[in-house]
Amino acid sequence: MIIEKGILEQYNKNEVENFNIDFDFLQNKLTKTGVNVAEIVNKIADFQVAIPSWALGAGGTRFGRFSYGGEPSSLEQKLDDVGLIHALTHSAGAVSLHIPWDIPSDVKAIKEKAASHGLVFDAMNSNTFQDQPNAKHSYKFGSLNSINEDSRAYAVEHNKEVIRIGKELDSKSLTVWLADGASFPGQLNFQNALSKTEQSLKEIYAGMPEDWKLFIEYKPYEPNFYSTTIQDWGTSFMLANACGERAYTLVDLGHHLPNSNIEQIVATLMYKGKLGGFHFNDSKYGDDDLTVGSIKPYALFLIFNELVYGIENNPQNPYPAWMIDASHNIKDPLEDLIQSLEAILIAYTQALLVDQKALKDAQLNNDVVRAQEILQNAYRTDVRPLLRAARLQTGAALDPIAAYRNLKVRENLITERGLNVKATGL
Ligand code: PSV
Ligand code: MN
Ligand code: MN
Repeated sequence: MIIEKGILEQYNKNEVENFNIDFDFLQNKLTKTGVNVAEIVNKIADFQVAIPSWALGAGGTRFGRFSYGGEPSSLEQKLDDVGLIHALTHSAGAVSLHIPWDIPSDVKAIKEKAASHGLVFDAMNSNTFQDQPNAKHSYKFGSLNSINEDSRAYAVEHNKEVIRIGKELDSKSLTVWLADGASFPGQLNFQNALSKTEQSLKEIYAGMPEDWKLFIEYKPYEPNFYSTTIQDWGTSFMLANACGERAYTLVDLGHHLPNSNIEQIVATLMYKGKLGGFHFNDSKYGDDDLTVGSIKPYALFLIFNELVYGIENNPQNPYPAWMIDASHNIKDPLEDLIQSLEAILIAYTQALLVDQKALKDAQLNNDVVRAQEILQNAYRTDVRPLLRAARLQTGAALDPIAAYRNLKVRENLITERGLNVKATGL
């Protein structure tokens, strides 16, 4: 199924009257306070978030999986699904592939398919957390940290293979997330595991083209429940520094222990020029991979406040690579991703509304009450008309979820692909 622009224009016509009322009201209000509304709408329209190839099907838990129907079963179909989200939102102009799940059989055809949807290939993801059916060496007790030299070398070689595939697709970065760690005390020597990981990452880094970046993801636990070798941002930061200039830390919102101050981690990394990538999701307890903004929208806003500050004030930090890393157990994956995009853009826009000059003044005067008012004033602004204005400007849907349902996208996908299909991946 392909959503033509004409169809959305037609659909938007029915909604535009209500939109105009809301937009005019907000525009007047913001303009009075000195906000350049057109500039903010342009920034929203430009903001693009990569969709991971593994988030397009029903995820499930270790207790079971409930199929959704019409799920993509090939890389081509995954690109088509991201294309649908991008057509509806104009905010998902990139896709992030996971190897070996997404090895392209025909690179030229895959590139053409992506281009036809206006998509580029964001970071490539390697997988050394599972043994593939034809695996020569096992990752059961670790990959890049392994004391088994064959498994370690095998994992390094896999990452180099991912870089080779990524080069053909014009991707410019590799994300490494490791399940490596221990389930029980005494299982491994922490220092040995860390030094092996450092050595492996340096070998991978050396195999990257000059214009590539390496993103090192951290996670405190799972699937190992006693320790993870790259457990936190500090360990990732240390390893990125050991690798070199083009190695960075990647922050996944779900990869923190409860109540971690993620906005402060963001600020610290950007100050040091080492925040490379970002995985969005939300969580109540652990790495729950829930829809972005569904549990802690204020925390997301505070994180975006630091991201916006860093983008404007830290030229030493590259522009971060954005990706949604969520899973869908009971929702239609495409609807869930559209909801996540909306939450990301809301938090981003609210952060753009923070009066940075007034906040600085309040901080200089230790006016704690004023500082909180400034932040919460931005957070409590209903910015959704600005998101709609950006979508109207780019030919996307004013209300993407309503359009998705109206156009019967899922029903069409089920007719095209069948009810009992399963996406490759998690
Ligand atoms: C691990 O929990 C993670 O968040 C990493 O980003 C992986 O790349 C992704 O899940 C899927 O493997
Ligand atoms: Mn992640
Ligand atoms: Mn995760």
